[in-house]
Amino acid sequence: MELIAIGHKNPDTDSIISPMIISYYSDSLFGHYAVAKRAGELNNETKFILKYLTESTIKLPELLKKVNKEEVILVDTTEQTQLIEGINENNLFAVIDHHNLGGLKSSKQIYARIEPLGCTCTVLYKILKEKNLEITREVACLMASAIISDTLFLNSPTTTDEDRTILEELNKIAGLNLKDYSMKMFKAKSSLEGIETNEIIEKDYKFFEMGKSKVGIGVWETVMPSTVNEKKEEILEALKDKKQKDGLDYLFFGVVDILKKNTYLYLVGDEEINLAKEIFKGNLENNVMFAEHIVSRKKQIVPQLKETLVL
Ligand SMILES: [Mn+2]
Repeated sequence: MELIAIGHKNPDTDSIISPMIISYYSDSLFGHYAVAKRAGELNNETKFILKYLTESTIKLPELLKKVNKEEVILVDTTEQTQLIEGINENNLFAVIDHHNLGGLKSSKQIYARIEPLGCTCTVLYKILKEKNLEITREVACLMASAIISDTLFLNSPTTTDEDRTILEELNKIAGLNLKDYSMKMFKAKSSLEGIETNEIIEKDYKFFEMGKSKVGIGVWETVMPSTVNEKKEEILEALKDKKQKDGLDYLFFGVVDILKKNTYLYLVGDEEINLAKEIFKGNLENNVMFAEHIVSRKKQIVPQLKETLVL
């Protein structure tokens, strides 16, 4: 049996690091070796992390566009719309996640572990502890990085007490200066170097089916929102194109200010404006709404949109 571990498309740090950790411990966890794969290109934050932890002995995930005969350990999502082609009820082997349960089915018995925590790596840490597996410094650094990334260094409302405790536990092994390191991560994530306008929208983009509506939501988490907001006209143009090209009913794009904990929500048409006025009630200026205290797509945008769109 060929086993792979993979996360969602437009992978964030958690969707890259979780498959790496699973691969590293796969024999102990599943009795089979699992190869780590990735469902897209690395973002600048993940690149920084992997470069920073140079003496890495843990293999980088290879790009995979389609699953053929492999069995799949799926992490960080259970939404069919966020998977690469070929993952289906017949090849699902295990799921480890921290999102809502999406629409996936399985024809066989599977291992499934989904917890309402801030990061897949927090769930993975608990699994490794339960199995008494040794956590090396390298593993600790990687998992700590994923938790910092997903929880915006414990600042996102998705953060739980377990995330806090486990990040602290991990850092006893990792020995990072967390404040300094997380700022470096966020600066890397904010960098627009080598990033085209359409990538700003699509680097961290998720597609959902909400009732009868096709909804796309991209976010750009940054410590320098002005560098993105000054490209406003270009971005709105690109959003208009994407909405039409992908046949979306709604397309949202949020520039998330990690430090001030606000979101600039780009609203491309009247449909988005009306919905955003109803839900987020922020100040609107030329198609951009300032949404105070909103930083999490998972907790503060997706459920609220679903509530309105799924009747
Ligand atoms: Mn995650």
